[in-house]
Amino acid sequence: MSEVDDDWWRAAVVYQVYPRSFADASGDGIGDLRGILSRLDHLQELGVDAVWLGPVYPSPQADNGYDVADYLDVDPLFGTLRDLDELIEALHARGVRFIMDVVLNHTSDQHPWFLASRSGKDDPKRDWYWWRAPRPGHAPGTPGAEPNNWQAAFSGSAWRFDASTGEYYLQVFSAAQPDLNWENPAVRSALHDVLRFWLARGVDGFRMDVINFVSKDPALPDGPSGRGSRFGDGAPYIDGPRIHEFLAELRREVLGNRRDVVLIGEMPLTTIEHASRYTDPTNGEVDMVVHFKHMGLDHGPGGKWDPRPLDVRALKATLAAWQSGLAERGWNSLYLSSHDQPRHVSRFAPAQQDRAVAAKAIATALHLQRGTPFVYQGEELGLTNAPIDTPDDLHDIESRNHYLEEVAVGRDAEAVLAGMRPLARDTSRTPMPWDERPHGGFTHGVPWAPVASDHLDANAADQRADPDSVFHHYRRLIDLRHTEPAVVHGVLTLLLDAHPQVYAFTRQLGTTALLVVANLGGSPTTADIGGDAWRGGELRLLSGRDVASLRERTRQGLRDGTVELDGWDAVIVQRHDDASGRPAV
Ligand code: TEU
Repeated sequence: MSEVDDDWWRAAVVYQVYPRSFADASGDGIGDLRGILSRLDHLQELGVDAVWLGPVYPSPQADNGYDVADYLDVDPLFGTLRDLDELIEALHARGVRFIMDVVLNHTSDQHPWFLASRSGKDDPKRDWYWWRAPRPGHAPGTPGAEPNNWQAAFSGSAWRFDASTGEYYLQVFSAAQPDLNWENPAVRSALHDVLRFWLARGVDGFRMDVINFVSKDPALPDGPSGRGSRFGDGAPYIDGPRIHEFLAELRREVLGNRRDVVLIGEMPLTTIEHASRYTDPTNGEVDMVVHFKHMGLDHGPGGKWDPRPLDVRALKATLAAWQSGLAERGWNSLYLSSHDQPRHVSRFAPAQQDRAVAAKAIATALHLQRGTPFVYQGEELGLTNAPIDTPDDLHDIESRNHYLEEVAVGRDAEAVLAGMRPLARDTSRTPMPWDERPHGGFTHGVPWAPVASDHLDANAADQRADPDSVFHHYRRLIDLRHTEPAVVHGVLTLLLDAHPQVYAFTRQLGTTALLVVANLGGSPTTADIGGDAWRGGELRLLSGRDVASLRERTRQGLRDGTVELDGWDAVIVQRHDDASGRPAV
């Protein structure tokens, strides 16, 4: 075993808990730490290796905690620091690691650092954030007076005018989230202290929010005009000039030579070239990158609010490029869902009756790739998008700002909502359905958002009791990763790249080979895997509407390399080659 093989996170599956919506013990309708503590059996049975907990810091909750007002405490909304200590301990007692979400690109506008910075131009913390004078020749605070043309992620300019000192501050997300100035060594050192504080409390890793945005060219040049100046490709704050230096410094300062703590870099809009540098172990930056290239494939010319159907060929091409780009050096994360994305079953399989089989096929295609899979709470139940019926169902800052901005310029409210339904973040943030009790057993009070009615039918208790459920399919996929090193380390070769709905590839590690064939469409199709190389292969895991028939079809089909697949069928076949590399079965 090399040092690389020893990294626990390479063979791990990470479960994402979105604190507000996981489980509410207090009855105030909002999820909390004691709620999570009451649901650890679910996680243990699923078999996940680590939990990534979304932000629980004291926060005005402008962006559900991604606006941190104190890095060293817990918001009373979620509990206490003691509750968090207890959660870390309880997870460890079950052999599950704990990953803390850290938001180091920006703070809340209520963080004491920002309050000091804002208080006057001479304040010692003035330079902890990005303050700039209005453009010469423009009246301060009027359109066009912003220091550059950057647009914020959550609508409007990325600059907010502060009348008390007559300057603008940079806020790449929202006005409630001013960007920290990492050029200032005191800022970096204060953030290193934050990470040390959590390490001392026993955390096993950090998920670092938008960490590839922290290096900005101090000249703050305009972005490309038009769409490029919006939050998107080409924005000058992405993978900025000193980003690799800052990340290497962070690891050195905080972890030294420790290899047991995982650093996960959430990096919107980063490229394969940068990601391979970020995750090359010899560079000592982060261990894995959460990229977004596959999450933009169904954005239309007008961006995420102008969605178009997802093309399976484009998905395969994008993920395959990341697989091969990070094959020699670097490491991928694997995900299709998160609190920032819609439920992927709705994204791939609009027909409601396909929910469970679609969830299984998609999970098979994702989990058998090389990288660390992430399971977003409820994904293991195959949950679909929560409905957005009225503007009252929009709770997210991104959604609300967009809706209000569009309606303010006279667009038809229903048309705006229709454009938002497929991809709004609200679709995946609703409370977990645990059982058949009111509100799915999420709370004994009134939940902050309703539990969708069809989520109740997919509740966790029923699925844990049903060996054919989506839950148990995820459990088997996770178990396969834990028991079969080829799933973790095998070389991935994409097959059938031009097929419009079959996702197929092989994994090879030494004399073990795996074949994965998943029909990511609701209609029957044929997968021509070429020749009889898989004849007699062992059928490891199958899912579909009729598994007995699929087993028979696959056995037959492997003789000549043509597998007949019903809609959403998926198969994993294993082969043991002899030392010369020839099939031995
Ligand atoms: O998200 C980063 C991010 O840029 C996107 O995922 C974002 O949600 C998307 O572009 C919106 O269309 C991280 C967090 O995961 C997200 O919840 C926060 O809102 C964001 O950073 C700011 O902290």
